[in-house]
Amino acid sequence: PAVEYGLEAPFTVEYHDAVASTNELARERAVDGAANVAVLADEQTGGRGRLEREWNSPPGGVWVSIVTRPSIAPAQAPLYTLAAAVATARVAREAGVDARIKWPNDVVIPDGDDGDYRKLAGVLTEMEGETDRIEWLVVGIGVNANLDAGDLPEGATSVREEASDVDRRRFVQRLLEEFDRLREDLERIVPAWRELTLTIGQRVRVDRAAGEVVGEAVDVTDTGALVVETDDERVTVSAGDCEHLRPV
Ligand code: BT5
Repeated sequence: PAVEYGLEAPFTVEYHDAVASTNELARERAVDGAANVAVLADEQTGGRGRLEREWNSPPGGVWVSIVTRPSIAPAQAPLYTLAAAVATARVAREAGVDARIKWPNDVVIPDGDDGDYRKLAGVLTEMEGETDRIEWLVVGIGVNANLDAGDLPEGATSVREEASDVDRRRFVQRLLEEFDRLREDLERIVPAWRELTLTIGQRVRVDRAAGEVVGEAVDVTDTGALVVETDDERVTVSAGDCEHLRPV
C-alpha cells in the first residue's frame, strides 16, 4: 500500500477511502505486532477525540494514525503527543498558516490578542504496555486540511479557510518525516514545542477530575506536563488529567 500511495515515508502507509477511525485500525495493527505503520483515510465515520469526544472527519482532511513501538516508559508517552503537535504545526506553517500549539494536544490559529484561537488539528495518543515499558503507541493526528468552514464544528478552522488547499499526499509525507525526526531524539521535543506554543505565559483555567486549577501556565516538564502557578502554589497537570484548558 505504501508504494500504491506513492509516499516514500519512514512509515508504511496504509490508505483507505473511509474507515470508522484510523486510530481503531491502527490499534488492531499494533495488537497484531505492527510497527512503523501509518493508517490514513480520506474520511472517518466514527472519528474520536480525547475522553470519548467526537472528531468530525469529512472527506478532504488529513486523518492519520501512526503505530510505533518505542522502548520508553509510559510516563514518556506524552512526549509523542507533543512531537505530533510540533510536526503538525510545522507542516501547517509550511502551508502558510500561523499554526501554534495549545497544550496539550491542539494545533490552533491565534485569533486576536486575548488568547482566543480557532482549532486546526488535534492529536489523540493511545498506548498499551507494562508499568515500566510500553508495548505499542498509536498517535492519531487529525488536520482540517481542504475543508470548508461549513463542514467544521464551531470554533474550528481549516488550512483551506486560513490559506489555500494543500497537496495532501505531500502534507502527510512531510508530517511523517517531521514526526520521525522528532522521535529520534526525545530531548529535543520539549524545546521544539516551547517555540511553537501559545499556552506558556497565558493565564489559564484547567478542568480536571481532581478540581480546576487557575493560574499562569509557566512551563512544561521534561515529560510534557503543564506547570501552572496559582496564587499560592505550583501545580503540575499531566495531559491525561486535563479535561479542558482555556485562557481566562
Ligand atoms: C482531539 O481531541 O483534538 C484529538 C483529535 C484526534 C483526531 C484524529 S484523526 C485520526 C485519528 N483517528 C481518530 O479517530 N482520531 C484521531 P479533543 O481535544 O478531545 O477535541 C475534541 C473536540 O474538538 C470535540 O469535542 C469538538 O469540540 C472539537 N472538534 C471535533 N471535530 C473537530 C474538527 N474536525 N476540528 C476542530 N475541532 C473539532
